[in-house]
Amino acid sequence: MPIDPRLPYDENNVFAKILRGEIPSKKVYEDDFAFAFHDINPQAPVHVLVIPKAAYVSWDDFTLKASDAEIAGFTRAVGRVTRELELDQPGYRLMVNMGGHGHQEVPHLHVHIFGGRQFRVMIG
Ligand code: IU
Repeated sequence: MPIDPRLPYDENNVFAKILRGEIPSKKVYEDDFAFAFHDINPQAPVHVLVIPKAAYVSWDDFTLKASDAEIAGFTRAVGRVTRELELDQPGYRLMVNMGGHGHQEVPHLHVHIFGGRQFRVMIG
């Protein structure tokens, strides 16, 4: 079920638990701003999620409340992950689902990185 992004941050959401190490994940990358891990239900040969270390419910919440340093640090981390995975040359797709219409299911901001195959013009 999609989340309501207006709700306050839930410290017990699954990605908060991954960040605290309470649930295992297949880690790809970590720095002061971001943590990246393989999606549990991959939709492409490479499907990685990048999440901010700080508590933001959604893209909307992040862009409203995060400092410029956090936004820069997180954005740069996404770039680092794509290059470490060597996706930059064949290319890749980024996706952020936001709220109900975006079909966001986990209430902690996450950027999807898809790679390893050719994608069509749009997805459903
Ligand atoms: P969405 O953008 O909120 O719809 O995407 C949530 C993603 O989180 C989805 O691709 C799930 O497969 C993924 N995921 C995960 O990697 N580990 C989990 O424990 C859970 C969801 I719950």
